[in-house]
Amino acid sequence: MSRGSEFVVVANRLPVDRKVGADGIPRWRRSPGGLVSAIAPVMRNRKGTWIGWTGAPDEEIEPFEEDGMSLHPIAQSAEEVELYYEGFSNATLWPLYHDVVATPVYDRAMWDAYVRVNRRFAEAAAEVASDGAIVWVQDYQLQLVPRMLRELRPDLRIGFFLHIPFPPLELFWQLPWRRQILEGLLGADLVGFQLPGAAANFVRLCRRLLEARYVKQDVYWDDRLVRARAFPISVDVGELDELVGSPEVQERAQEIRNDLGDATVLLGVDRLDYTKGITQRLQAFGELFEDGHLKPGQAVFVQIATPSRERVEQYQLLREEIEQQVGRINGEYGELGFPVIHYMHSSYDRPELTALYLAADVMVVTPLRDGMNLVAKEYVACRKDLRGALVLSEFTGAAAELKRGAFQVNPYDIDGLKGTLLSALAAEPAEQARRMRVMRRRVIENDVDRWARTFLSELERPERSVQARPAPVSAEG
Ligand code: ADQ
Repeated sequence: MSRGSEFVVVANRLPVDRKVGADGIPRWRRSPGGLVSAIAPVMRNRKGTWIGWTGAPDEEIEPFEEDGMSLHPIAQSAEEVELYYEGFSNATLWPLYHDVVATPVYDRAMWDAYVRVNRRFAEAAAEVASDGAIVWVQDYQLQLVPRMLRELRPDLRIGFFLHIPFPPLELFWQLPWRRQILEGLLGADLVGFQLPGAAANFVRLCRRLLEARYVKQDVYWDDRLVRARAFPISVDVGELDELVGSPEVQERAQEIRNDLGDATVLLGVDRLDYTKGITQRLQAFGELFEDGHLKPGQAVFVQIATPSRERVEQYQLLREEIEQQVGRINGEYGELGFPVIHYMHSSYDRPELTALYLAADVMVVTPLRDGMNLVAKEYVACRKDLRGALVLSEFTGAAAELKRGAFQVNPYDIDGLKGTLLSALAAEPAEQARRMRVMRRRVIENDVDRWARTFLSELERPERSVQARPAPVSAEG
């Protein structure tokens, strides 16, 4: 492979999934989602290469072209998937970065695998990037890549974006490898977060743990300037707009409504993850029947949960817990022909998901902690009709932008959640429209394309010379 790419994306997963066609032959298809659609045009314009894993263990695949993008697969053994991906990424970093809502596992073999796999990604990026290329590293699975890559290729301009929250010092301090992770991130020129608070957490840690000098959100490290900034991610408004306009999707939305009778429809759409607050929202909903605020047939909850990280124990336990909870609530409050919860443990394609958003009167998004939450923004982007209400947890990144239009909740407060569900259910069309209008303005203005452009232009912005910089503040405090 030649050093040919001016633009390189490094992410745990490649932007394609393997699907078996009607002829039985497996083919690559572009993965759904905003990140891929925002970055794909940049990839095409700049001769880009995307480095990532195919999702299957023990698979050596040569680089290939797909959908106008050069793809460079990184192999992972089954043991590495277990230790690096399911282990350090999803059993250590994921809970630690989400307010320790589950207990993080600190295991040295997992850490060793994390270092090993990060090095493999960094080496691949060093190999394919042209002189002075832009490299954009994505997310918590690859936090060591910026530094490893800088050591191999100091000529590169390296950006990093964290899709999940970045924890406060008091929690991050638990991590036995806290110094290595911070130094890993400081290999980048620009470290992007969803929210300004996360960028502030990062700078504070650099000061306290590494005694790095800083000015506002600029950290001075290793004779370089590292900028920490917030770039709230968003959705592909154009794609959703097109789906909403399609007669098939409109028809399907109507069909879903007809199937659910006259009931008011509440909807939850999440990866099945303990950070998403699914059990809290179902409990609150169930209690509304217990208290007599709702009657079967009057309101129904549709909960879609995408299977996720199914080999990680905490995810298996959560699945059992939710299934029991749904069974109990339906058993107690449902009536013949009127279950109160419809629970689907499966993934849906974009048209079906859009039809569900259009059919829902109240969208219920109650994470205990979430970097952004695109489901909330997708719902808003789809409701051109200005109907529907969004119940949104204060602990999502999206709340920072949507708080004026959403019905905000603290998902730990079950009584508060019940009250908010009732307010959202009672909102008149005029109030729905007023709230939806404010939220739509924000989502349309700041879509995922703008997110990618803003990040990249900040990354490419030339640094001021060292002399022109204000004197950095020293580390105490
Ligand atoms: P996630 O934790 O996966 O993302 P989210 O932002 O809600 O959470 O994105 C989920 C995506 O998957 C959405 O686009 C949604 O439509 C889709 N999805 C969910 N359930 C589905 C189903 N059953 N079928 C099909 N599609 C489904 C992480 C962070 C977030 C951050 C994003 C992007 O945890 O905080 O917003 O990355 O940065």
